[in-house]
Amino acid sequence: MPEALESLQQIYQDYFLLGAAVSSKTLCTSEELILKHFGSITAENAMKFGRIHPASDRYDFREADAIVDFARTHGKQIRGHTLVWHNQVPDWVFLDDDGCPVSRGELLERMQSHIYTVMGRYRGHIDAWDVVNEAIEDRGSSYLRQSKWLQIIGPDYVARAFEFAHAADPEAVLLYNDYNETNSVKRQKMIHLVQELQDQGVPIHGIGLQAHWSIYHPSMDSIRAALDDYLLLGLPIHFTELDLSMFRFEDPSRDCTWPTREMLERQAQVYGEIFALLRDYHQHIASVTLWGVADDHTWLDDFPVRSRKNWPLLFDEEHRPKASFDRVVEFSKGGGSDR
Ligand code: HAH
Repeated sequence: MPEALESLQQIYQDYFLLGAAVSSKTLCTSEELILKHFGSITAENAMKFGRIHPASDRYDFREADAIVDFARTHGKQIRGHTLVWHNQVPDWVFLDDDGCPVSRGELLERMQSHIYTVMGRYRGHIDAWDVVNEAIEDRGSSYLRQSKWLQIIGPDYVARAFEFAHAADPEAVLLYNDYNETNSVKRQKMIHLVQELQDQGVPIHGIGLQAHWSIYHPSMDSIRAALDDYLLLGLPIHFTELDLSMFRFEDPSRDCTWPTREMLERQAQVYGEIFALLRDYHQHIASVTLWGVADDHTWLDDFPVRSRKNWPLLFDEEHRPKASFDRVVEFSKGGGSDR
């Protein structure tokens, strides 16, 4: 690592908090990068329902605790991800001892007890929580995603989750978090949901836009248009899971085993444009979190195409800054031609 490399979070300190998603493994394998470049960390998986509460009578806080301890030791902020989601939630949550669906009342109690226990454990240490993740249906005109939470509790499960979260930690910033956020149909539904919550007086303090984008999509114009819409809600925006896949989401190809020069160049260009746009909107943006630290480990290595490698982040597999990194920090060099 060249000594002269500047810290990403320091370069952006006047704009927004910059963070990365981590695991207990990457805290060890990517420690130097995390310490130097990021001001906050988010547990990529360790706080998800299935990981932290695998059985009704058993919580497993080991990995989450390790992440929180690391952040406290090193003075990093911590972001919580996530309390209520349709994915990575065990079946037991929705079933009684006979294997039949629980009642609405029982599921609300389980939701409340989960939120109180997890948020309570980290109260005062976790600044912002993704309370509900991905509740909106992507396709067509249907509004809320068909999930066990919706089927058993009904549409007010979203509001109830925020109320429980607010009671569990009144200081925590509570977010609704979702992806496909620039899609014009999805974003109207997301805005509608947040507006409904606001109208009902539900405690919601920000909107989390995941920003799982690619080097092809979305366009800067559509990101701008989406941001302008979300801003009408009057809430701070958090970019919670930013990364730039080298492949279109629907591209099934598997034959690419190394990123080409063209891919890397295009990614650098797009990362540069995105961060320029984020700087433009910085007064409304509270935080930007990358969904990983470096290309040696990313959730896109296996998704949506199994065993296909991807290179969506700012540091390469050897933890060297990519051209993408250079383009994101270039503005701070006054003219940008001295690298
Ligand atoms: C996110 N879903 C989740 O919020 C996060 O917890 C997980 O680690 C990775 C991605 C995004 C998503 C998507 O971009 C496309 C289809 C399904 C889910």
